[in-house]
Amino acid sequence: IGTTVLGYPRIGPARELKRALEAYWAGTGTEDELLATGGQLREQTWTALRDAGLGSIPSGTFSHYDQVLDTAVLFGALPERFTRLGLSPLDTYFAAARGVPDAPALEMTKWFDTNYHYLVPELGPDSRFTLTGTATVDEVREARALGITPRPVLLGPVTFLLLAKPDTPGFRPLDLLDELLPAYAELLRQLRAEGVEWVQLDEPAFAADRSTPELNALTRAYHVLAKQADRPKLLVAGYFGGLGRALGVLARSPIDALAVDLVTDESFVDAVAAEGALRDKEVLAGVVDGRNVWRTDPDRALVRARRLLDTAARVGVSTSCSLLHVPYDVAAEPRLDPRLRGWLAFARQKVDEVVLLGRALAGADVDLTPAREAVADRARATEPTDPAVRTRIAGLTEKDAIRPPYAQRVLAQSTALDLPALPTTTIGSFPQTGDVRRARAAHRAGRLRDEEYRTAMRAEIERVVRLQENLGLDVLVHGEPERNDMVQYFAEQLAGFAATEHGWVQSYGSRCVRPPILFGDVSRPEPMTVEWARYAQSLTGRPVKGMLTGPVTILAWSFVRDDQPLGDTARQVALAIRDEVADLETAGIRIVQVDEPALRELLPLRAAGHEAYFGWAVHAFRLATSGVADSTQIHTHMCYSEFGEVLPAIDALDADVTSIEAARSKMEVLADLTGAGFARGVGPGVYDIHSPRVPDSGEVTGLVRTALAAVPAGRLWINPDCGLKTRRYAEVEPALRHLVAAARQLRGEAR
Ligand code: THG
Ligand code: ZN
Repeated sequence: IGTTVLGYPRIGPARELKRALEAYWAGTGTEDELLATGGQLREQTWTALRDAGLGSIPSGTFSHYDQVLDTAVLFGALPERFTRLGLSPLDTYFAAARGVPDAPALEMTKWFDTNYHYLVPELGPDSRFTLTGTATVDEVREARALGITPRPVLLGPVTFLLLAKPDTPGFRPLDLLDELLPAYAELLRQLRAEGVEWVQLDEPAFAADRSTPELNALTRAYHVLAKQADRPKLLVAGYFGGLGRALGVLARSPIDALAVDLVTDESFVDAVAAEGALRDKEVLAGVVDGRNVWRTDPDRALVRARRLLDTAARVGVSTSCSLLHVPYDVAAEPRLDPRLRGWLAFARQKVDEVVLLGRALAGADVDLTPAREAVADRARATEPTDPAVRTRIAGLTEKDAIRPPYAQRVLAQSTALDLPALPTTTIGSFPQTGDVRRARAAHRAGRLRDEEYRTAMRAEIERVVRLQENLGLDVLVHGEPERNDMVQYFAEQLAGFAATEHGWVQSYGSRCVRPPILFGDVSRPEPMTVEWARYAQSLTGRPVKGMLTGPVTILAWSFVRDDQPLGDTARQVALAIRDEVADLETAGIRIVQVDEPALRELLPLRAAGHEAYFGWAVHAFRLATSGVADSTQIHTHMCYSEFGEVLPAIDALDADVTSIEAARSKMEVLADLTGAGFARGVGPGVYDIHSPRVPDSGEVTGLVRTALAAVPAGRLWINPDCGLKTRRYAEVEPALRHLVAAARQLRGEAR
């Protein structure tokens, strides 16, 4: 293999796939147009990778929506609710991804510890697998027509099953392994018949703690697949961390090559170098970071790769994981500060790094000077360091992250706020109308002057405040018309961050985010949200909640400097948010919500890292929120994840009120929270904003009654699951009306 990348972005350098998908879904583009766009993107990627000089070029890294869904379709494992619709193959696929009226979509959840979301396969005792999809073979033919024999990339069978959820309680999808392997074996046979030399099977599930039965399944899977007579050589890729016990399992299995991540945990190279059973295999040293944007230090990378030379039959160079998680090309960012730009490598640059390191490892006489210079320039730059920030951090004491006891705060807050029982509120954002988006875009492009922009935003805020008053909500929000993304908005105003113009990264399906780049010490030059919040509060006698994003989430959804521990960076971001909280309080805002939806996402995949993570993550949140009077109420909000493992941390955040996604799980999370000792205010979402469906007030009342079984009325809040930004007013207005009606009815009953 020599040199390769484990995967590549697929949304298109100018988000061509996003446009084609959304046009197809809207009925303004045809299937042929969508398929043609995909074909062009694959061709561009393959030829670019070939021209860059990569030794092995991956195929199968394209997807119309998600690679896990692709795997389910490939092996004919879609739930019957989609296959019985009688739709075309493409529309059946999109029905599973997005849902149709009678068949709700597959669940979506975070791909390991990244900000990418995959679709969760549903498997049960009746699931059967047959090789149904032709995309893998079709793509090989497509690449061969360009003169490229690619290396198809597949999700490995064990990770596929571990990512699936049972469609029947108690069923373990991993028990289907022996059903699944023949379908993989058949695919391997077909790929060999197409002339394919190597196939890559991804097993990232083994970067997390795995039980003995799970490791045994890994052993079994690769013994069975290796036995297939006419097969390509097998490369297994483990990424997002070290492989733990799975390293030995894979080293002793009859596969031909193993790709290891030597970036996430640099010390993993010790284990790999000491693994005697790799002697007959090629090892791909993943020394180029696939999920961050900094240029690779060639010397440090080569030290790690060379350590494996005596361990393996052959050593190649690769990325630590797929490049799906970084933008396409630094060259598309002419407006970035040139010095910062010199420190960066996006997907296209990382391919060049891999090629260069591969040549150096093979002993070729290559010029590492520019790469060394870039890294040295970053190391010697003084701009990223802000002495004022350093001094402030050094002066922090424990007291800065501790508030007085909750009981004392509750008293002060109930006097200050005078809220009814079961207070109603929303999570922060209101639907973003076309007018609002256009005004923001025009302002950004310089076509709308500051003053006109402010007038437009104020008009929208007033409209949203009046709407909430009319609906009868108790705690209001300003609606966030001025915000693009809940991280980007803050990053654009904080020192230490840079924004890209085209640095889009796929989040799910056609949706993308543009993660900011946190390159230096972080501080807040000026208030970021105060003007809007103060204006909203001036319009109403009811409390208006200030809305901020928490330090952990800001880190999770940015590309973060790798020259200091994450916890140190978190503390700096926390102080910037703390300043904003203080200014909101001074401006007369009595409730401030600091969202941490990504608290779960940054949780290390292995339990051994949990305690240290919770230590700095919880501390950062408390540092951000502890600088206020007892009478100021701190809220937080969590969504997008299974909360099980982070419940103790949610409690430790010490927020006065926590709103949490719960509608889809029918309030189950509440009993878990109470079980974890949580005894402060809580607002379980009673309106599932991920669906266009409008709940009636009876349904909301039912959910609140369920909640009341776990939480006393004095601590329960009534709110939707998440922000309303992605919904339409036609849904939001009636839903909120029903939510207020339910609260009023239950208040009446309690009296
Ligand atoms: N911001 C960031 N990351 C996130 C979320 C977020 N990760 C988790 C979750 N929320 C992902 N959800 C979405 C929802 C919508 C969009 C992206 C991620 C979205 N993006 C626009 C698009 O692709 O058209 C672009 C947005 C823009 O113009 O900035 O709609 O909230 N960082
Ligand atoms: Zn949310």
